[in-house]
Amino acid sequence: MSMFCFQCQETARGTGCTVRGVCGKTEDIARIQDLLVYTTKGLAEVVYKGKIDVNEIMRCNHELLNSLFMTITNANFDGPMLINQIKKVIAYREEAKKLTSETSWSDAATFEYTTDEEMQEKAAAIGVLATEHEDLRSLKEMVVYGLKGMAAYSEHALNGEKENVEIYRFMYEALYLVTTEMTADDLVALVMKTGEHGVMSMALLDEANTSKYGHPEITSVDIGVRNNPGILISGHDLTDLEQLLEQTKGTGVDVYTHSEMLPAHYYPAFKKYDHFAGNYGGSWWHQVDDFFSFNGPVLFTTNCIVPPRKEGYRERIFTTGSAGLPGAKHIYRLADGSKDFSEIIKMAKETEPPKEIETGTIVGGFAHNQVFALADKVVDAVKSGAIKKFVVMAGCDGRMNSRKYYTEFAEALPKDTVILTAGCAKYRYNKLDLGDIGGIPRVLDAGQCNDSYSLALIALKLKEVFELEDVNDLPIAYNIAWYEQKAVIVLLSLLYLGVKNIHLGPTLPGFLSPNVAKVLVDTFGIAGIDTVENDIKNLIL
Ligand code: FSO
Ligand code: SF4
Repeated sequence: MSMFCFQCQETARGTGCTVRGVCGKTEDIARIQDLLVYTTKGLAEVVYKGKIDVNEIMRCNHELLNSLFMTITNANFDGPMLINQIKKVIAYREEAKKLTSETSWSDAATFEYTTDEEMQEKAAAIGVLATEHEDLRSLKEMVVYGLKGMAAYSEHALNGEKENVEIYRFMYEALYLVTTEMTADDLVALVMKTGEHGVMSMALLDEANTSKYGHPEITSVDIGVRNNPGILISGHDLTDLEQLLEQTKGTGVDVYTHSEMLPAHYYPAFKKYDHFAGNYGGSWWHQVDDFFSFNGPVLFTTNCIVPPRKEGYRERIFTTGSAGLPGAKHIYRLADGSKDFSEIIKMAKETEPPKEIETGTIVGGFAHNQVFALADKVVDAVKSGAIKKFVVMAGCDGRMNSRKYYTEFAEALPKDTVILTAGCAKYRYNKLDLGDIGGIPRVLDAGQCNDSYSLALIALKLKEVFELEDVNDLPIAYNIAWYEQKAVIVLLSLLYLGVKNIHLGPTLPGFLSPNVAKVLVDTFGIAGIDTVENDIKNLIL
């Protein structure tokens, strides 16, 4: 077997990519990413076992976030960048050793980067399958994938100048513990603790975004095009967007969002930019068509990148932050913390305006603050029976044909139901005309996948308003679509908050062993999806 990866929903045959990733990850990149995760475990060992105060190693903490984020599905395909990161983490690891009197370390905490060939060999020995026991491997990987999602959200929060050292402390602890011998019970407890810290990371990001850019509010976003050349910005990082909007002011270049950047339009702070034109195209995997017709340059601030298979737009792709793609220019942060996007702007000026692929608007902005402002209306609608049920359909979109289910499910829902959504999953139904209930749209989009936190807050608020003991007594069903590791941390966070009976699709994670899947079913009522007809009957009616 030349590689093994089963961290995302599109994993080959539902069990693992063993030759090349369905995502486009080659075996070399898969191994280097495994080695990067291994290196972070070594760093974690030094920090945790060495009892190092995380407040003393802030730059190292930030590189920990970056390292894990780089290994998330569709974030970084750039070998030299990943290797450079391994070397950086090793350097931080060695620096950290100077802060402790502990001297006994495992291989992960002592190996040095030698030649690329030797490292490829090493990587083959330390991958996911190095844990032989199927159930322990399943639980350990669930923790690691949760940490990757937590790292992504914490990095965005950090970019927005918010951080919480308790999250860093936990990440070192968990990364170290999964390298040790643990019982299944201890691992289940660690999975829950991961969920607890997942809530903290989403809360932190929410605070970073709303304190800087205001609270999302109901907004109608144009999905057509204008006549100026444009730059398309994708991914999740709002601070990158802010800098791009500032630098494009008065240049005659418009800025459009793609996929998960759509919710940026809901923030008051971005409404002052006249050249912030709208949203172009669909969810992440539509990029292979959307980028062609967009004509202008594209900036990836995070995943999901699809490595271009045909020529025609690769030369227009730029990456920044934890994202990386061979052949694409990477924009690094300057010494003063800012980023210089002038090369992208220059390229944009020489390109044709985007080609129109659709017209109209989509409405969103229903994060916690906005929904709380509408609380009376919502509560009245529930009390009068106008709204019978809410369905949380947050999560991710993906390429699989089976995801048509989500469009069909949304269409088949009775007219007295409201969809609560967040993440790129919404593109399966956010352009349908599902109408409204007394002025409340039937699709309430809270924002990006991390804004699933808003949905949890909304549920907790409703529980309070209706004076219920248990959040599961609310008329809310959960039919969540997952794809990559940020969805894993969202799921673990919901489990930590006590949400039960979540339906997860289009398939259950390949990294769940049968026994671990059974624990999730028995303890939390997790289930997969069935036909639209059966699920409407079982979840809604
Ligand atoms: Fe989607 Fe990709 Fe936001 Fe993910 S664009 S799939 S869960 O990266 O992070 O929802
Ligand atoms: Fe396969 Fe997903 Fe891993 Fe890519 S990230 S190699 S598609 S399991």
